[in-house]
Amino acid sequence: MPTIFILNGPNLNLLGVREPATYGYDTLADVEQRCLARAAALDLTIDFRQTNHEGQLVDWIHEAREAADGIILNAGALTHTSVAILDALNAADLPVIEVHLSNIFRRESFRHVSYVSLAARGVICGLGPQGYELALEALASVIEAEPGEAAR
Ligand code: CA2
Repeated sequence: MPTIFILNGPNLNLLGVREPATYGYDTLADVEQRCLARAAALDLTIDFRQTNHEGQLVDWIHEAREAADGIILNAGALTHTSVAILDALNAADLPVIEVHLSNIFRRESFRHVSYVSLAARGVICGLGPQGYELALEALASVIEAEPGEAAR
């Protein structure tokens, strides 16, 4: 079965604990459960992770190059700042779907810029945890449409 890395960046461990008006009441563990259920239905294996550290995200993206067939990435605030993550995504040469829980375009102007988008096949934002499930569906389609060396 194809493997999808679902990587989450800084502060997303606080999901469901703080700021429910912006990010909702689901915890990151709830989001993972939804992803596990959707992945099973799509015949995908997922590896769901969160870190508060930019270098850890870079290392995981490098790992994905060998171990995954696609990446779903919510890089949190690093989305708007990290050239290192963009470089890692370009080097990984895998299909990437960028996800944000909130609609970043309804928020502060600094959130309207995404370095991740420069390496992403698609972007889903503003749909809360459902965005992760939709990203899994999108990657399942990409992998099916581009077989061979695992959609690369
Ligand atoms: O909407 C998203 O998913 C974001 O990636 C979340 C980031 C934010 O910096 C991006 O602009 C958009 C922030 C994650 C912080 O998550 C929290 C969750 C609950 C309480 C506090 C922070």
